Amino acid sequence: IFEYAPAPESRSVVDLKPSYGLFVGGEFVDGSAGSFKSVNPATEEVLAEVAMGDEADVDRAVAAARRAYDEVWSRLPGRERAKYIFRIARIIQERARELAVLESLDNGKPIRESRDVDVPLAAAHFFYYAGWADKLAHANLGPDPKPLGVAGQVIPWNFPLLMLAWKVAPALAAGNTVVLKPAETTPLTALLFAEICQQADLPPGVVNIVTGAGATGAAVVAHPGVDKVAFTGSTEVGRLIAKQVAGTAKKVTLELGGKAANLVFEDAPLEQAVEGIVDGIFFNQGHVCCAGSRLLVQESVAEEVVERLRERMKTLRVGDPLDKNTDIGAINSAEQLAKIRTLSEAGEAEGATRWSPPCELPDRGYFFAPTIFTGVSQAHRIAREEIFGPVLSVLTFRTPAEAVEKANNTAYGLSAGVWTDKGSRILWLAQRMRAGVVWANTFNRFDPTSPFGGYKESGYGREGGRHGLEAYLDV
Ligand code: TXE
Repeated sequence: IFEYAPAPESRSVVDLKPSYGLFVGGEFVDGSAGSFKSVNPATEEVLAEVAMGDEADVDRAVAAARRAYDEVWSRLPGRERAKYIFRIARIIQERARELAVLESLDNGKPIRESRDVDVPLAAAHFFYYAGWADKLAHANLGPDPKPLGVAGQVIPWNFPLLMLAWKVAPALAAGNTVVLKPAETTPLTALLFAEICQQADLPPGVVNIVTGAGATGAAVVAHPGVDKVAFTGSTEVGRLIAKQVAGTAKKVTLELGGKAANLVFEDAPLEQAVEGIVDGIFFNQGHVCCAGSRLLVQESVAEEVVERLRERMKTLRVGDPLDKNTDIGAINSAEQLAKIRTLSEAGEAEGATRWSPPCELPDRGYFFAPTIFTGVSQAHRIAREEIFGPVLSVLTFRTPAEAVEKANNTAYGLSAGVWTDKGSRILWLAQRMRAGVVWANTFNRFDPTSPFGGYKESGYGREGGRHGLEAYLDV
């Protein structure tokens, strides 16, 4: 293994202010309900005080978004909207380093991931949807496509900037204006994005950011001036939101939890499969809705795959998110760490065998060693519940039919993976698996042109691609 040791990325790249207001009508304004702290999960130090938005703040933000919609944004020709969205995409690229460091500080993810995945994909989303803005009338989207109005968007903490991009870019391209509520543990890149909107001269009120906690999100969803709700987060909150909007005219898309099966057949290229398994569950500390958290491996190669996996896990480095050598950074919050611990303990209590490579965790901050469970049965909690951490449950199967049955034996249906040398088997499985995306001989690949979203309790609606745009249009 070749080791190299570039200097850790410097936190001085970001110009952190001690406190942040809400972004409403193109300006930063004080909130009316006090503030909360955003914490660096790798050190537990406070990064900044951030305004806690309440109903009155949401009301102001929706009013600003409505005004911008009526007076400016919905009247602009698509090519004018495109100019602004392209400009945002370019500024994200120009400020990529700053965004990546800030994302790693606030979220805990390794800098290599924020630098190579989160930020470039966020820019790619804006580029992609900017390209749609002047083509809505010519792309067979239906007669006379029109925006919906004000979109209320609530996002989680696992990919703060990227989830913002998934929500904001198609909304703006279609001609909607936005009130976005970032997660309470990761508000900072959304606030830097607000600065980028100013820098791009985006008309005031087209994008509004209301920081706060769950109640702030609930106020966005409930506001009568919101025409469309887009949510990514837990299935529990998704259910609440579905109830909240029932009986209103609001359109809604929900992107919720997952418990993806990653299927490895005996004819798979095993070395490559092991890389895919590692990427599938340890990327972003396993804080990924489509994480390959259930490894289903064919019995004949199960022992070998687990052995190779253990060897590979011994090389994973857990620690400082700003260190370019780090593979697994910090768990996003003390709450999430507690949840991962509780479920891992449940795994042991229910009789599965737990294993982690020897690894020293930092003294401070929220860290969890990469973990696999073998001897897992389908009834175990660790096989059914979303852990949202670096914890893999290993199950086995004998035949393709059994693999499909086990893969689909979940309340969720966001993603799945298949590792096999046989092309016909990939097609056979992809048709039978109830999941929004099935990756073949790869995992966790994202592209702005592909629709992404779930079956069953993973939610409804799609983000990305043409389908992601249609969620913000009426015809
Ligand atoms: O999610 P919440 P949490 C899963 C994952 C994780 C668990 C809990 O399993 O362990 O959920 O995480 C806002 N009305 N996922 O508690 O609460 C909240 O402020 C409106 C999977 O962080 O769903 C935040 O902005 N909004 C997931 C956002 O919802 C409300 C990503 C998500 O927080 C609200 C995150 C309410 N009543 C967690 N209550 C994925 N699928 O990617 C909270 N919020």
